[in-house]
Amino acid sequence: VSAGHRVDAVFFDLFGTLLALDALEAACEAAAPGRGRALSTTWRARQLEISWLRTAMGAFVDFDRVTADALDAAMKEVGVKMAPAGRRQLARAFEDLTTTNGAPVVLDALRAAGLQTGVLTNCSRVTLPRVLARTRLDRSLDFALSVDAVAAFKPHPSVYRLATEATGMPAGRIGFVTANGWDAAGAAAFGLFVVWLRRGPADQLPPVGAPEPVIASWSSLPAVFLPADASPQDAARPGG
Ligand code: LAC
Repeated sequence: VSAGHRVDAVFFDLFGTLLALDALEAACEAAAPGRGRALSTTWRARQLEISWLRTAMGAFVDFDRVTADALDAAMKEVGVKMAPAGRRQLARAFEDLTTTNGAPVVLDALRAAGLQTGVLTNCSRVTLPRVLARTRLDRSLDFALSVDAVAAFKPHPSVYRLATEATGMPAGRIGFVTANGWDAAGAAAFGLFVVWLRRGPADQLPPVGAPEPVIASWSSLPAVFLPADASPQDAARPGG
């Protein structure tokens, strides 16, 4: 489609990547004053652990259920009690997250250059369209892929295969962008061209033998996927 580009399509992770997780702490703080940070951090950690356990066990339920179960576990662990209505409302905080600064601009730049864009996420097929409509990310995405289609969570290879199946492209022609190091490892092991939005120098990749991803930020992302040699002028150059 776009000779000269590093890839022909780019998929993005949702929670923590296209959507910022910062608001979780504020929602937890409002529900449990003084415990917001501990509760939100523990909640996210348990959410991921439960998703990995259920995938390893072959006992899939959707991410909304995983998220609610993880909140219950985190509340017990941190020692927070809440009325059922408050707990149900807090459990939906993931649905109310806002778009990460710079993300829509990058999506639109990639599409303007002729690349296809998509989201590939643990998010359930019920919640995903609601979130994309509310944040208007749906206007900048060609594909919205939920793991519900394969009843397994990331980093199971069947999840990343959804991107090759949806596009009909080989893994090496598909980019994948995530801020989650374990997701970067899973996608790279599958063979996608992975860009890791590392949060800081202390952020480490899990040592699981996956190929090294490219490290970038939102502002440097377009240059990774649309290198200068893809400009019309350079593309005309022999061997360019
Ligand atoms: C997702 C998880 C990784 O959005 O947060 O797929």
